[in-house]
Amino acid sequence: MSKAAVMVGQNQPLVIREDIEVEAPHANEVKVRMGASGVCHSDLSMLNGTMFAMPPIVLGHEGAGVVEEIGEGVTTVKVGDHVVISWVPQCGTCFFCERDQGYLCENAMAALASGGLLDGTPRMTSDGKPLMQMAASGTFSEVSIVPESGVVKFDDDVDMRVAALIGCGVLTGTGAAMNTANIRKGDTIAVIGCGGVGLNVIQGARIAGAGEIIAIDMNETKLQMAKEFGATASVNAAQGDPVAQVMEMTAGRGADVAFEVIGLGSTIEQTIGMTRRGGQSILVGVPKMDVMVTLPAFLGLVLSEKTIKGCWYGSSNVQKDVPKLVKLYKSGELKLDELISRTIALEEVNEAFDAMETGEVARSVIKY
Ligand code: PAD
Ligand code: ZN
Repeated sequence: MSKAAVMVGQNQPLVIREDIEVEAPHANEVKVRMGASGVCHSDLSMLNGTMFAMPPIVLGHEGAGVVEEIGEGVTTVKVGDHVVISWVPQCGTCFFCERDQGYLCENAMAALASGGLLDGTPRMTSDGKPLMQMAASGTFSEVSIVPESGVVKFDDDVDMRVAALIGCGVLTGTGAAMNTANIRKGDTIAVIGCGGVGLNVIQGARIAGAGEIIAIDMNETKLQMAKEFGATASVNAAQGDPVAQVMEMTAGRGADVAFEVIGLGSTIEQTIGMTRRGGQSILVGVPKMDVMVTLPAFLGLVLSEKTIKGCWYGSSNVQKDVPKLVKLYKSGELKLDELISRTIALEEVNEAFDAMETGEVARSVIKY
């Protein structure tokens, strides 16, 4: 039996259960003993109903651990390997994977919607009943079963907490800048929302060769952190219209590329509003299902020729991007230790949600 933090109902604190039975991995699945798990805003979004959840469910999708057992047919990892969990298991054979868009993998989407693994069923039970797993992962658990395509091996000398963060916030944020957007040398970038994901957009933009990087948040601590991650200017959105402020900083033109990393209709509109004519608006934050955005079709789109692009998992090819990010971390170009504001026990996960809502932390990371 093992321990996990379980969502039992919308907006209810996660419950620590110690009676979790974890099945042996089925074919093409692996059992991972979790080393660490970050607490991402998307976990909170499942809990508060922004994203659809089917409790009882083990939340957590930003994790890393050690392979403890492999199912039949597993060839890419072996027992003892250190692995990052990919919450988009990229099957490699579906329509999207064949077109090098594995982050949109059809089978991963079906798993996400079902709350199970690739066959739609979960591998954990508690109190004799099945427990669903967020995004075919469920990293708020000492042990989890995930698809083989949902793990990526990393070097043993990298801290589990750092590797866990790569699994979501880092892949998504740096990927938004390095994969989804097309940043040219010297481009002016604006980033609205400088949390765990937004800070990675900032450092991804810096590595991609951006010139000015304008960080926008309502929290001064976050704006301070943003500077450490590469922002060259900041705008406190609580002190006046951020669009007007960015316009003023860019000769009335707007940013070449603007990113939304919160998930609110109002900040999505601000992001598009502060994008220059011919520029790119990249939408990363996950809004509530019923959020609608309206745009002036002629002035806002046709005449201004803006590109508005969604971003899922940083448009990442996890098998290529995880090793790339580890290399950038080892060379000192990517700051990952600095993202860990707090190291906590699984039992403190609800406090981590509180800290996220008050904006105190870049990331709280559970260490098992
Ligand atoms: P976070 O809570 O750590 O950061 C959000 C930041 O936004 C905080 O610093 C807030 O202070 C700031 N903020 C809130 N409201 C405003 C506002 N009105 N104006 C300016 N700043 C504001 O979250 P996170 O970084 O973990 O996640 C950010 C979003 O990204 C969230 O919606 C999450 O669900 C989403 C996400 N998307 C993907 C993807 O694949 N698209 C992956 C991972 C996370
Ligand atoms: Zn996440």
